Amino acid sequence: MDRCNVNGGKPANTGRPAKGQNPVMGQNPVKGLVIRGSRNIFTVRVEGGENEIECGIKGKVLKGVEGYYNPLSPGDLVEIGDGQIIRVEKRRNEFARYNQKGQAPQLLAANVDLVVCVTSVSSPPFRPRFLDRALLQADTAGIPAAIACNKYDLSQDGEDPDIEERLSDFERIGCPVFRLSVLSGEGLDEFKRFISGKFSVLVGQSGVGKSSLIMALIPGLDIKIGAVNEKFNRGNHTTTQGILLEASSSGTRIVDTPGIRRFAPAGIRSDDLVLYMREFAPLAGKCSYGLSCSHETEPGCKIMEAVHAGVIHEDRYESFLRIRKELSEKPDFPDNE
Ligand SMILES: Nc1nc2c(ncn2[C@@H]2O[C@H](COP(=O)(O)OP(=O)(O)OP(=O)(O)O)[C@@H](O)[C@H]2O)c(=O)[nH]1
Ligand SMILES: [Mg+2]
Repeated sequence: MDRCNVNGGKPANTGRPAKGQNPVMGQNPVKGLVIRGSRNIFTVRVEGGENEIECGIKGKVLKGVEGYYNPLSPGDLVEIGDGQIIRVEKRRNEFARYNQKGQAPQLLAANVDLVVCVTSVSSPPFRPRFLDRALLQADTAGIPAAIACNKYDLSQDGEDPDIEERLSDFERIGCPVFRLSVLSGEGLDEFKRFISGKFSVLVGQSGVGKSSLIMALIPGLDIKIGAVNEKFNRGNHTTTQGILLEASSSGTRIVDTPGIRRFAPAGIRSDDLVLYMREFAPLAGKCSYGLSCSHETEPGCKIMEAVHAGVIHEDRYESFLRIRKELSEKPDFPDNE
């Protein structure tokens, strides 16, 4: 495959390379950053410039990226030789979701500083169980996480106590929460400061406003946003492919991802789940029955005691039970979206 186009210095933000002369053909290998890509063709920004080239993988297989539905994702650092990707640098971290169609984990972003779990107070409705799962996936991958709850302009009758209770519980367990409205501008400055200079990936259900938020944070972008379907009160899956976007002035980089209907955790054994839910983990092994406690009926269970004492929110406990059941039903591919 020697497909390779160059955008000739066009600003990288649209991720749509234009045809032109190929500066990396026939030269020494150059390094680059993967901006977007499908399973075979990737857009790579060449190190030290704004040039973007579109290229495939030499031999179609790269060492060290086996086991994923997609071999590369936004954030990957690669080496290009003769117009083809010949190597990928070892990743600092990997943020993935299980892809039901592909029957394998799908990499959403690599080498990121932060996972931002985006949700909305309404339209589509607030979904705390989604947040529990996304936070779990970030914690499992060892990546710091935050929550951005958007569309506060729609909470007309004051704040919803159920939403606030859950959001403040996320804050209590150490996950920063930002209450925002892209429409009114509420909370945007504070969030912008928080992600400034970082490399973040935004994940959330379709229609919560991920792309709108990125447009508000990085002026001059041209990415698609789409209306929420009124009948079903959910988004229309407007973003179809992950893309890395960058504010060149601040060094802030953000990966926009397609809406995820249901975030199914992957790569955890059901018995180990307790070790990955952040407020559960310090209690693991401390029950009377030690690590063999099911945390459902046993006397002396520290997890259940913590639920009764309000140290673990009962909704989080319910999420724990549901996720663990799913994991135990699909031990090889622990996800059943
Ligand atoms: N009322 C209100 N609407 C918003 C706000 N932010 C975004 N929207 C609207 O929500 C809809 C969905 O926005 P998108 O940015 O396309 O959502 P998305 O999360 O990127 O959706 P997918 O790409 O499908 O995953 C659009 O109609 C936006 O105008 C907000 O703060 N308040
Ligand atoms: Mg979008």
